[in-house]
Amino acid sequence: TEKTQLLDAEAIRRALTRIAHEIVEKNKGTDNLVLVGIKTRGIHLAQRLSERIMAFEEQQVPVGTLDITLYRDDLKQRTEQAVVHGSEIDFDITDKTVVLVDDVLFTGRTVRAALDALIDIGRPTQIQLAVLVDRGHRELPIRPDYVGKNVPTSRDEVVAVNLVETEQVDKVIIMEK
Ligand code: 3GP
Ligand code: 5GP
Ligand code: MG
Repeated sequence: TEKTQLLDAEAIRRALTRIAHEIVEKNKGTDNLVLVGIKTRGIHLAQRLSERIMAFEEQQVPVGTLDITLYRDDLKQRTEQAVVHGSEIDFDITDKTVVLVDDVLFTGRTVRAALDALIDIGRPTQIQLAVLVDRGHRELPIRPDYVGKNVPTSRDEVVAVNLVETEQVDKVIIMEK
């Protein structure tokens, strides 16, 4: 069931434009900057950020992808394992500043698995994290550097991120599980 709309298309566009500027500002340009999107929607958001940066900075920032899924091996205990299924990062991340991009940050377990995967394939100078929505409930000491919107949620709510690339519309809504 649909509850509240958190972001409409304009709000998503403005949040991504702001984050793109923040990334360039914090890193004093785009030298040695790369973006890595996490599975479906993080990949689309990373591509959008790269397009924004191209538009105002005229610099091509490469985008790589990581496929990480959570599986529960015990439904009763809710023990969730974040597993890396694959990656397409066809550039060297050693000595690069890597900005990880995901749609929603929740427990942090997906990001932890992503950090592991990145450190396996190279030695980045720095890894930063950008998310469209931070819904709280962290279970690990992980925090985002760039946030579209902080959304206090209860554990049994779900944040639905709809993007033009996957749902033909840009909006973020809170749903009851
Ligand atoms: P994504 O691939 O765009 O990130 O897990 C399948 C999809 O469902 C993912 O989309 C994920 O973000 C989304 N999703 C929505 N709510 C939840 C949730 O509470 N937990 C997990 N693991 N995924 C969720
Ligand atoms: P984690 O709990 O590891 O931080 O999040 C797991 C994955 O599920 C991440 O890719 C995150 O984007 C996604 N996720 C977690 N909670 C939600 C949610 O409420 N809505 C959406 N769309 N994705 C979520
Ligand atoms: Mg996600």
